[in-house]
Amino acid sequence: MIWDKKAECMTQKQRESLQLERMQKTVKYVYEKVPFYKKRFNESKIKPAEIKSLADISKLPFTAKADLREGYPFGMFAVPREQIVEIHTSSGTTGKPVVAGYTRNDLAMWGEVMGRTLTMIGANQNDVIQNCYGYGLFTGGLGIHYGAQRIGATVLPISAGQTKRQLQVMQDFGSTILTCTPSYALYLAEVAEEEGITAKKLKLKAGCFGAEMWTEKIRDEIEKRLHLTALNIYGLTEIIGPGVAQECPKKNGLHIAEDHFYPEIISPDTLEVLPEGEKGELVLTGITREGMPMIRFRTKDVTALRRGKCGCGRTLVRMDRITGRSDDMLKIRGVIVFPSNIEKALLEVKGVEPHYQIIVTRPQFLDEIEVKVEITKKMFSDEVKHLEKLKQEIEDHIEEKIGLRIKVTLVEPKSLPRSEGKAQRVVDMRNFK
Ligand code: DLL
Repeated sequence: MIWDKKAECMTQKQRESLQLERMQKTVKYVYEKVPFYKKRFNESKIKPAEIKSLADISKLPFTAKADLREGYPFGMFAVPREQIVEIHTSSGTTGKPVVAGYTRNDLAMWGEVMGRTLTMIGANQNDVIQNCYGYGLFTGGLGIHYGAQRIGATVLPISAGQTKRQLQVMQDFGSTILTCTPSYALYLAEVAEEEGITAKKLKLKAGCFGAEMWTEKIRDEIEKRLHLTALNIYGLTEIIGPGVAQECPKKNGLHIAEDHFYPEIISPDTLEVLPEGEKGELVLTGITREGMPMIRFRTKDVTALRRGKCGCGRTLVRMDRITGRSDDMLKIRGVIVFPSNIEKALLEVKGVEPHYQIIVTRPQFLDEIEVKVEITKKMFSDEVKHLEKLKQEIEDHIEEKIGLRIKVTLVEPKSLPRSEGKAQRVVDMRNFK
């Protein structure tokens, strides 16, 4: 158990002075060690010594996902590759993934914040943590794992999938904590019901669910069906992985580990920093990272920050549940997908009209994605086998380009809705609001 009162219950003065000291150190460090930042800061005519207060951070340029892709694979590292002891990548499908490098100290910090995170949901060395986040390059599995080890809990590194086996293990080993995406939690609940397993008889008491958007309604459902307290965990590869923020049992927002990650909310339109409580895009700066510190990383996740002491005793700022994105990114079964890339691949196929719609649904508990594509009048009168061939061709081409097989349905000419303004290309029926 890590209940770090010094870090988690700081006064405003203590917090601001710690953050400023760490921020100044990091800004100087990246300027010296990462050519990308040196160039960016020089272009913006800003020198590290000009960061004299926390508010001065707004003088620094933003960092975007595209910057990381451009620097692929190791361009954002602040240390020689030899000092990087672990690498993770984002779960994206498109082109080059985002690469994150961790030094030994970064892994220790990650274990620490994840240990705090698990403590926040009530875990300690008496617990058995069934960790169904994917192990591998994705940060979910190992991130939870390091935290579990740090607090001395018993971790089951089981990853997702093989749902019946998961339930067997859950019963036999007496799992008390469940960690997975909220959609997988619901799927586990459904299979448990089909198998005649009574949730009340399981030993589960709490779970941290995240890596994708979810709602209060989904929370109620998970809590009722798995008979546990369902809490929200947030994180992203670029910053560290899971552990950036975690909800406590008071359920009034996710506490950001502010002693490591400095948060801002900006307007995605004006790029100005917004005051506390206003909804906008979350921007994060890693102020203790060694291998790959991010300066003002635009997460594109939409939320608001709230100050004030929480009933749990922590003073760490709370962020609202993520309610959307300021770009078009979707997460389909945990995998990052940009519809604009589907469009690009689609329109490369000969004979395809630029009228299409991407439909995302969650018929049961897992996401489905389908692309409806209009065909020309001439093709419409063609033989079925030609249409089947075209459908295959589009599916193959999208798969080749984005690495995900997506169901394509060819529809009649002029059957998709036309719009006078912005075309609604993506219909996300999963409803996260
Ligand atoms: O999803 C890290 C993670 C693993 C978080 C396990 C929580 C648990 P990425 O694959 O890089 O990393 O995706 C990061 O996922 O920018 C959000 O858009 C979304 N996301 C993550 N957590 C939440 C959440 C991991 N609790 C992207 N609610 C982020 C809503 C979330 N969206």
